[in-house]
Amino acid sequence: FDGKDAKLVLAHLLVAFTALLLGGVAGVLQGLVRGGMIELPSEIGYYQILTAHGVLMALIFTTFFIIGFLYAGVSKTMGGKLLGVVSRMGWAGYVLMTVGTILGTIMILANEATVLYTFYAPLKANPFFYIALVFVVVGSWISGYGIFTQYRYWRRTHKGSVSPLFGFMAVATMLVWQIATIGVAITVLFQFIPWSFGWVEKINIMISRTLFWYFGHPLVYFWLMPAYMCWYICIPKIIGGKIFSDSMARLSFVLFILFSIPVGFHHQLMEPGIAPVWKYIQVVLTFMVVIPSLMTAFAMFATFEQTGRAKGARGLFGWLKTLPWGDVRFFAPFMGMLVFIPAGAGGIINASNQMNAMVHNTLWVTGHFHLTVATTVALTFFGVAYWLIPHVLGKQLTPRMNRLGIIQTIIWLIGMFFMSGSMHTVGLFGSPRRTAYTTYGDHPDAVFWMPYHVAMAIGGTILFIGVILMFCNMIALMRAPKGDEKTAAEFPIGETADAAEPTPKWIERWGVWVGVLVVLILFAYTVPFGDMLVNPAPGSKPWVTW
Ligand code: HAS
Repeated sequence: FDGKDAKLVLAHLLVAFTALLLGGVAGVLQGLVRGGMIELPSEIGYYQILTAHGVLMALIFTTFFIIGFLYAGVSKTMGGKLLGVVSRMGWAGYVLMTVGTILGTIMILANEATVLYTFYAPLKANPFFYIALVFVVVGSWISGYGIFTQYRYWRRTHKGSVSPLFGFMAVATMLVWQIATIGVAITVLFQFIPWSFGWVEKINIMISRTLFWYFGHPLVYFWLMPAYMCWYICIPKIIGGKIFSDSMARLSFVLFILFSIPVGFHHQLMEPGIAPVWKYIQVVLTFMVVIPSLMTAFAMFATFEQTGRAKGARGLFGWLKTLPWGDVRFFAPFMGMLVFIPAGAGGIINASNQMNAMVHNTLWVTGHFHLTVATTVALTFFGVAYWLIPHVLGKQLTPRMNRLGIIQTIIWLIGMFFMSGSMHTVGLFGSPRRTAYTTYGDHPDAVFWMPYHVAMAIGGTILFIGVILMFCNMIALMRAPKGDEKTAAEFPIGETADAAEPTPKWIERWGVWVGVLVVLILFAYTVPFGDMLVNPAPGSKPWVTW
């Protein structure tokens, strides 16, 4: 692996895992407070550490890891080395994002930005928190353009060929990101910054939330798509098999481009100010975005079964025995897949209007995203780190490290079982999503919830042990013994099983996909957004009058 590119990848992973560690400290404290097991010193607030936890884990850990991973794969599969200009863009993006991260974290620690990771108005932060967000987003845009530039270069120098699957998927992922972040950029630049500086007196809450969720839902696919890249591309190689279908893998990513953005209203189903018909339309589109995940489940089962049968497995489930259970590179992402089955089912429950009325703003939702992003995605990223770090450094994944990785995965699963399991259960009994310890004056409902909150805190403590172990594992991976051609960790890139049937070239017509996406966005948002502009909430002035 190219030495210069290795530095760029590792720099991203270092920030990612440091954010994981700090976010983990905030997470365990917050769980213990909520369970009534500790009290924070009076200068530190529950919502303050909840903000630190959400921002560092959900926004910083993920974004830095993803960009590091994508740069590594793009360098590996599209030229063996990043172009000079791409590398410079990668570093520029990295520096901006890191400056933004430090500034934002300082603001949160100074209790100047206790606004939670969704920074919903009318919660107001110090303007520098929003400026920090601008740094992170603009940095990620530059990094994204770096990936597009390398891809364009590869296509120019390989006229007539279909691009490598990793490159294609990296471009699709960054495309979703670039288009989604336009929403958050508009609300931060035109609403939050002027309002927090006091240049304007009021903020239109419906518009800010709508723009946030225009970004917030595709954000979750920005997390998921790189995990799927590992599942589609790396897992087949690790288990000694082949990618089930290159075209199908690409098609599922195209569907993510089309359907992951115009669905934000499913986070706003319980909000007034949006006509039911538009909520209905966006829920239909939400069910469309479930399809690529179902395709992925199908492709994974097919890969496992084909590989198992090629190794002589028999019977309906004989292939299960042939999977490399002792290999953390497989074990951690596989556990992520397994958890994604109930996690995805939970998502479908959330998206259904009547059931959303039951679970919205309860701990059920917190349980849902701890299974999706904090287990499926996080375990897959951890699984990737076990080979990516030694690979870029030319080192080995030793049997000891592999064992520690398996232990880390099991700790994570146990912790999450208690934490997310209790969240889902008590959420159904109405326990609110974000509150510090309270028994609401010993109200019987709240007293009933309390044992579940204690179980959540215990699960959170086990997870915190998992975070510490993961951080130590990462340092150990960096210090692993050097490997040679045979022993150094490889970057697992699978071959496709359907090579005889070439992938159709039209799949790379990005202009068509972006065009269809723009039409879908305009269809899903124009009328309800116009409504919000002309019909403001009581007491606010309309943005537009005619
Ligand atoms: Fe979600 C809220 C709907 C997926 C994350 N979601 C959230 C929030 C987060 C989040 C962070 O409709 C909270 C936001 C906040 O702060 O308020 N979600 C969905 C739906 C899906 C979904 C329909 N969510 C995700 C993913 C996330 C994520 C992925 C992160 C990575 N979500 C919602 C809704 C809300 C929501 C509402 C708002 C709730 C409210 O009221 O506030 C779908 O994409 C899910 C589709 C997934 C599947 C599963 C496919 C299974 C696969 C595994 C195969 C396994 C194998 C192994 C092969 C259909 C691919 C098998 C081996 C064996 C041996 C068996």
